[in-house]
Amino acid sequence: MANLNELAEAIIKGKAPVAKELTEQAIAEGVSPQEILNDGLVAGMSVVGQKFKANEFYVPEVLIAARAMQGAMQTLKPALAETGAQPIGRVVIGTVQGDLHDIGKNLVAMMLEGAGFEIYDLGVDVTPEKFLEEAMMSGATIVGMSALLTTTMPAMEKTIQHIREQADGEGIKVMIGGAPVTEEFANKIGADGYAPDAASAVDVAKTLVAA
Ligand code: B1M
Repeated sequence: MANLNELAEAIIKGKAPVAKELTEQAIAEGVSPQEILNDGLVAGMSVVGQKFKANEFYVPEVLIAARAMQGAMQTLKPALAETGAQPIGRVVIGTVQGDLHDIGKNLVAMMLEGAGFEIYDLGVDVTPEKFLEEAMMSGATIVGMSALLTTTMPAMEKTIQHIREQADGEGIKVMIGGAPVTEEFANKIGADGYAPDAASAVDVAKTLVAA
């Protein structure tokens, strides 16, 4: 009998093959894909997020857990699609123009995916035009930007201006983060949300889709 607590535990411990196997087993036993997602994968990743916030987990543990979650997610996706289940939100995410740092951005993307968001990851060095184009094409309501260099922080403001000028009224919310970014800076450039770390990014994104 599939045990979703064991699945959540496998995610927390980053045991990718076990997580995949337990997901396959649960599907075969007819457990609803939504239940597998919520009580297995999302439950596991939310513990990972809490441990990360509490400094009990560091970046490597989170990355390993997120990879286990992503592997299980690949197995679950076809079954989930058949149920017509909607993601809790769509997020276009990337590192801003001129900036090649992606470790933090990847962590944020993985945590958001683990929380039930659909992610469109544009990678690094993303232009304002590309952020907007992808948001419009995917129907995303959140654009997430990461910057690690003080010299690339202005690209965040440029992107927000571009989105507001070209897609005012489309309901696109912008959230930002990255080591040099502060809440004060986010407010100054008109971002809708700021998160200091990947776990808080999930809370902020949930608030933005509910607003
Ligand atoms: Co670079 N680098 N780097 N670097 N690098 C820093 C950022 C730097 C602080 C190092 C230093 O001088 N002490 C410095 C920036 C100084 C500044 O601007 N004030 C710096 C520099 C100068 C440079 C180069 C210019 C070096 C050179 O070539 N002369 C160059 C720039 C290249 C470019 O981008 N155009 C460069 C290159 C690189 C590498 C390629 C070698 C590599 C990047 C590899 C990669 O990302 N694939 C690298 C690395 C690894 C770093 C350090 C060591 C680590 C960054 C990191 O991954 N942190 C960094 C120094 C440091 O921080 N100790 C440094 C871990 C990561 C999990 O944290 O990204 O902050 P972070 O993400 C966090 C939060 O910020 C938040 O959540 C994450 C998880 O909790 N968060 C968000 C991030 N994005 C978010 C988005 C959100 C919400 C939250 O909403 C959407």
